[in-house]
Amino acid sequence: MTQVAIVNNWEQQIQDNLNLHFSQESLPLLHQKFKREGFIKVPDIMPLNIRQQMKEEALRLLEKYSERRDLKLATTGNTPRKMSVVTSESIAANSEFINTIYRSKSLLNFLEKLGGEPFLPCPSKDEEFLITRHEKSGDTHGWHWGDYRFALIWILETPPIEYGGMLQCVPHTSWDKSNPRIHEYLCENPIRTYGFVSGDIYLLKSDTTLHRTVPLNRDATRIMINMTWGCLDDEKRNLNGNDRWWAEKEVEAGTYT
Ligand SMILES: O=C(O)CCC(=O)C(=O)O
Ligand SMILES: [Fe+2]
Repeated sequence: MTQVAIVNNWEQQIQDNLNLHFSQESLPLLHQKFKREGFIKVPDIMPLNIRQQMKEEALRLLEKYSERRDLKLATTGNTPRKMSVVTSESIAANSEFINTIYRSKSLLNFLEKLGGEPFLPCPSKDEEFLITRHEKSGDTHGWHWGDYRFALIWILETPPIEYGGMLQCVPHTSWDKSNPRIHEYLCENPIRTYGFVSGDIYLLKSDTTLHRTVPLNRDATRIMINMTWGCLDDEKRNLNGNDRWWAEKEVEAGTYT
């Protein structure tokens, strides 16, 4: 098959799979739930073979391009980042497959129904994608918000929830980088915890949902890929501050161990 034929084939598979798993009537309810929780689990959004191929692709990129991060980040109240990452630029430059799925019209059209507004390409090239691997006891993606509104997270591999690695969320909160007040938000609001199995996928309203992964309580492997999109409000945002820890080995707002 030519590259064009392969891409058309993926697109067709994605659309057929969405038609099979989601009725038009179910979409307003899913949108409501997403609005309420800032989170919705939707593993059926992708056919199994594309989820399997995504895992193989992430393993290939981790093998070639992963970098370890161990730091605390001032702009999120010194919460930890302890994991290996593949940066957005490495992913964009080295995976035709991931670029194609990210731009799938069928996927975007469906996500816009869940999100209730247009999904725009991520305004920063360094935040379009992220692959992380939690691997050691204590590994965690500590409490934070995203710079941009929507993150589709594919849980490609996860250990049993007894080991940690679940996602915790506090929806309807927002990020002031100079005074993040995370512990106050945690004291004032209910925290929801979501466990996963390998192959899960969720959509997160990342800019207004405070979230973290529960630290691993032993060495184990948890791998995810994050695809991020912006929204129409992005033009009003001010994203100053050198805290782009995923893109650079050392940033001004980070404390390193
Ligand atoms: O690993 C996860 O489930 C969360 C990832 C995340 O919060 C992020 O990539 O910003
Ligand atoms: Fe996040």
